[in-house]
Amino acid sequence: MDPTEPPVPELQTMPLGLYDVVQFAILGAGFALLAYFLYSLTSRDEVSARYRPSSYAALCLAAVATVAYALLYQDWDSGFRLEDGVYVPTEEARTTEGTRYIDWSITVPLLTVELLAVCSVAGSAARRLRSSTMAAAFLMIVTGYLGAQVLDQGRDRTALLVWGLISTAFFGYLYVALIGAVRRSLPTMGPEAAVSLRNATIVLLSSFGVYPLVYAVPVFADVTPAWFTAMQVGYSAADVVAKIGFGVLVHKVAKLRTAEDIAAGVDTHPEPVWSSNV
Ligand code: RET
Repeated sequence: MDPTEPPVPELQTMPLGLYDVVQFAILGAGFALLAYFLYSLTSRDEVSARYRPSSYAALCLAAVATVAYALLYQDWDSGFRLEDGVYVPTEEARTTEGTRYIDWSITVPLLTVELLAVCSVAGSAARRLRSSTMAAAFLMIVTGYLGAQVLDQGRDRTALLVWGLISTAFFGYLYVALIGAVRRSLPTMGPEAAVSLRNATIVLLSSFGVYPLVYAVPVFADVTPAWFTAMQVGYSAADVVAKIGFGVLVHKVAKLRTAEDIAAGVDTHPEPVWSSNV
């Protein structure tokens, strides 16, 4: 390999400022996720056992995402060395795609569990909806990943488009299924909880819009260091909004619904199996 060629075409020599912006975006999102992990851990007892699966999903996804960001930071830090005032990619430099997509393939299905657990869909309908949205979320990410590979020759635009469209079909199903579940649930809860659930859904689904936009950047632009930086900031900011902004609102729904259930005398404590008779 020509030593002046970057090991991965998209990882070019980065000016100091842009390198730092990417590093701060990754570090900032990582710390925010760590804080959110601790928040999920300490706040789960505020909701009744009925809504606890939502808190557990949040806890799991926060843990996965925090580790993913620690790895992204490590890769970014060791992927470049400072030479004459610019950051030059090293032999080990890697793009962030692999780690990000593996993170999403686990966390997006968990986000759907988190949302559905505070909706009012019950029994076998709930199980079906949960499995189909989890599967759609997983397939949306995996098919997207197949198109997002950065090859030696750069990105393959046809692959990006074809896999992007297949991924969008799963995206469409997921979108419609989640909106349907939320619509059916809103009239079953008090006005305050309903507003929070509506807001949580708006936050989640609008953040979903950022990912295909960032994904599509290489279709219409060469991924220069400035575009690369914008993509990393876009993904990191969207991750924070989709996981933390959404999660805090869902937690509020669960808390409000717990209070409603108690006021209505509903049995809010079908104890989790592991705490009975011990
Ligand atoms: C891809 C490929 C292109 C088409 C579509 C995509 C959608 C991705 C989404 C990702 C959401 C990720 C979240 C992460 C949270 O941490 C895969 C980019 C539609 C919606 C919410």
